[in-house]
This record gives sequence, C-alpha cells and structure tokens, in this order.
Amino acid sequence: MTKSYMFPDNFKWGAAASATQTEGAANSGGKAKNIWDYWYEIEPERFHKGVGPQDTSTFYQHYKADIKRMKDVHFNSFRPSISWSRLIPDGVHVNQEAVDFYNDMFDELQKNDIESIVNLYHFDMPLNMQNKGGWENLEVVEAFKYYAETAFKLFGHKIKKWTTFNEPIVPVEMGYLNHFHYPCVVDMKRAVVVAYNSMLASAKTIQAYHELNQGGEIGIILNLTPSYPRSESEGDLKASQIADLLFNRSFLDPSVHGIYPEELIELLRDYELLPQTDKKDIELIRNNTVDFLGVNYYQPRRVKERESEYTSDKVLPEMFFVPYIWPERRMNPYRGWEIYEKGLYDIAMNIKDNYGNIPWYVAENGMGVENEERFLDETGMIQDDYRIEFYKEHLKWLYKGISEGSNCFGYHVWTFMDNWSWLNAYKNRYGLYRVDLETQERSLKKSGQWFSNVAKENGF
Ligand code: BGP
Repeated sequence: MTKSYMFPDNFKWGAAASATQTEGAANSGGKAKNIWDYWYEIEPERFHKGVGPQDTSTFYQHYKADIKRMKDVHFNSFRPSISWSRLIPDGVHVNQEAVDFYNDMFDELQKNDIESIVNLYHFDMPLNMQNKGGWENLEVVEAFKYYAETAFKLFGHKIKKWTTFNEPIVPVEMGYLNHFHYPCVVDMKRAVVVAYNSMLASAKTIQAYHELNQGGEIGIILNLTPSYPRSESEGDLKASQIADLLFNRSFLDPSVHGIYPEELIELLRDYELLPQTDKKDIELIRNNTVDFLGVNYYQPRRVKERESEYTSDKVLPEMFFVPYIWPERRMNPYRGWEIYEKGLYDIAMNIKDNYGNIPWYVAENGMGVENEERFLDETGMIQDDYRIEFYKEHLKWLYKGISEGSNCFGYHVWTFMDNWSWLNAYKNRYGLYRVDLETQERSLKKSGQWFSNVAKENGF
C-alpha cells in the first residue's frame, strides 16, 4: 500500500525520557538527593496520591529488557537524561556505579542500533547545588559545566548527540514564578536570574563540548509554545508578543542566534528586572550557539490583553497578558492542555523562516490520559485510539512543514513507557507501553503497535 506521509531518509523515530521520571533507584546506586527527592520528603502531600520519585518506572533495574522493547517497536533513537546527582553525588567526585550504569545503558542502546541523544539537565537540580542557591548562584553554573565536561569525557566517544537542557523555561516558570516546582519562589526578578544563568550554563557547556572536539553535535531542547493572540487588536497582539518573548524567545534567540531580543531587554529594563551581566558572558553566549534544536510541543498558548486592573504588587507575567479561552478549542481534559496540531507546523515554519532553518527535531509530543485501565481489552491491551489520532494529526502537520522545507530530522514521543510525572506522579499515562505499577510489568498498547509500524515504514 502506498503511504501518504513518507518522512525523509534516516528520520529519527523514538522517545524521550528523563532520569528522575524513569530510573527509580533514587536512593541507591550511590545517587545523592535532587530537589525532587527532597521536596517529596518534606511535602509528600504535594504529589498525586502521595507517590514520590523513589522508584518511578524501575528503568535502573530493567533497562536491558526495556531497550529490547524499544527495539521491538523499531526505535532508531532514544533520548535519556543523565542524572547529575547520580553521576557526581557530592558535586566533585564521580560515582563509579553511575558510570557503569550509563556506560552499559548506552552500549545496550548501541547494540540495538538505537542512537542515544543524551540530555544533561531535566529539571533535576542536585539538592547540594540547590542549597547553594541553584541557578541563582554562578558557582552552580560552573559546577554544571564541570559535570557536563565530565560526562563528555566519560561517554563522548560513544555519544554523538548531546543536549544541554530540557525545557529550561519550565523550572523558571514553575519554580520561580509559581509554586509547582521546588523551591516554589514567586519572584520575577529572581526568575530572570535563573533563566539567564541557565542560558549561561548552556552556552558554557556548548563551548566546553566544542573545545573537546569529539566529532559530535550539541543542542538544546525547548518547549516552544506558540503564542496566539485573541484578535488582531493592538492590545492582543502586544500581549501575545510579550508572551512569546518571555516564554519562547528568552531561550530560543540566545540559543540559536546568540543574542537576546532587544524588545525583551527593553521590557525587563522598564520593570527593573534586568539581571547583572558581564560583557564576557554576553560574548560567550554570542559565540556558543547550538548545532541543532529539540522542540517539545504539547499545546499552544492563547492570550489576550489584560482587561481588568492588575492588583498584585508584584511584577509577574500575568501583568502583561492573560489566558484566552478560544471557543473552538479541543482539550485533553486530563492534563488540561489544548490539543492544536497545527501548532507544530507553525513551529516548523518559524524555525525555517526566522531561525536560519537550523536542523531540529520534535523531542517530545504526547498525550497524557488518566485511568487508562478502562481501555484494556480482553487480551490485556490498552486500546488507546485517541493517542494514535493525536500522533497522526501532529505528524500530518509536521509532514507539511517538512514538505515546505523545514529542516526537521526526527520525531520523538513522550514517552516510551508510562512514567512518573513531577507533581502528577502516575495520574496521566503517556507510554507506548503500559506499566503495571504493582508488578512493574510492561505491555504494549495499541498506540505502541501503531508507532512501531510507522517507525518501521518511515511513514504512514
Ligand atoms: C514535558 C517534560 C516531561 C514530561 C511532559 C509531560 O514538559 O519535559 O518531563 O513530564 O512534559 O508533562 P506532565 O508530565 O506534566 O504531564
């Protein structure tokens, strides 16, 4: 049968994961605590059904069988992250057990012809670093660079694609503008410092990687959430422009172009939010841009101008724009996110037209659904047709973007198997494989079967 949507040769098919969400073994193998382990200790009630990060999906024990399962569904690539607090628990000395684990995991992937795209930071600040002030402290930026360099030296001969951060805006938004990630600070001035220092850490890491000349590439993964204004009115357009500056371009522009948008600098200056910067660091950011981009896409951001008076005495993003509920929107009710497939095409075109058509890939796209057990059929397979539909429609728009010249080299879903998710724990399931939490057994879902075919055929 001829396929309607054939993807370019060597297109990468696979999934992303993160150490905290899949490895488990949070308190063993020599790993030190990260902010999630600690936060769970002091406030377990913040986590869905009180489930914390200790065991997550036991990948630490079962990675060999799990990688075999990846192979079974025709993955040719996979994005794990390294846990900083596992690799360098005290911030100085390398943990040999972690080295053995990651070495073996990467070898196992290689043996199965699955290319690793290895991410260095996925929301998982080591507790000892957070105690020093986390990203607010430049010492931690240096410690991150040391960790990254250590990882390059240990694994760089076998890993040829690295990423510095996954969604660096998220710890800023959730941990310094809202209280959804530890340390639950609500302070835009501090949030700006965290964002700027994360960007600095990314640029320093890119510099370190290129200096080592290991013959690979390094990028960053950003959750680009396109901003759509309610209307073409001046107020709505401005609201959406500011949302875009704060939440997309704050990392996208310096990562790809090496410079911050002038409008962002002006806005921060007007509200006395500009961080202290050093000329050398600005130069460093300018000279150390990414080789490629990973883009996580889940939902659009629809905004309108603020119509009611802003009463808070704090400067916060909601001062400049407020959410707009589009009457035609379709929701994923479990996650509370709008499903808007065309957003992926808009991203593809934005990268093509405004970011030098840099090579990029979809680094996460997926649909979290609650209580999936109700879709189990008599054979024990979850009939998740909604997820197939979700992937299909996004892939169609991605295909259109590629056909129009956008330089996209892959599509990774979130995620391979059901995993632990930050505050939501195991509430919403995302996997191509179901994980039975009692037995840790994995079983393929219908969407896994579908994805397997698409990856095998390079299209559908
Ligand atoms: C992304 C993160 C992932 C993952 C995913 C799904 O932002 O990179 O770590 O969690 O979102 O979101 P959630 O788990 O909150 O439903």
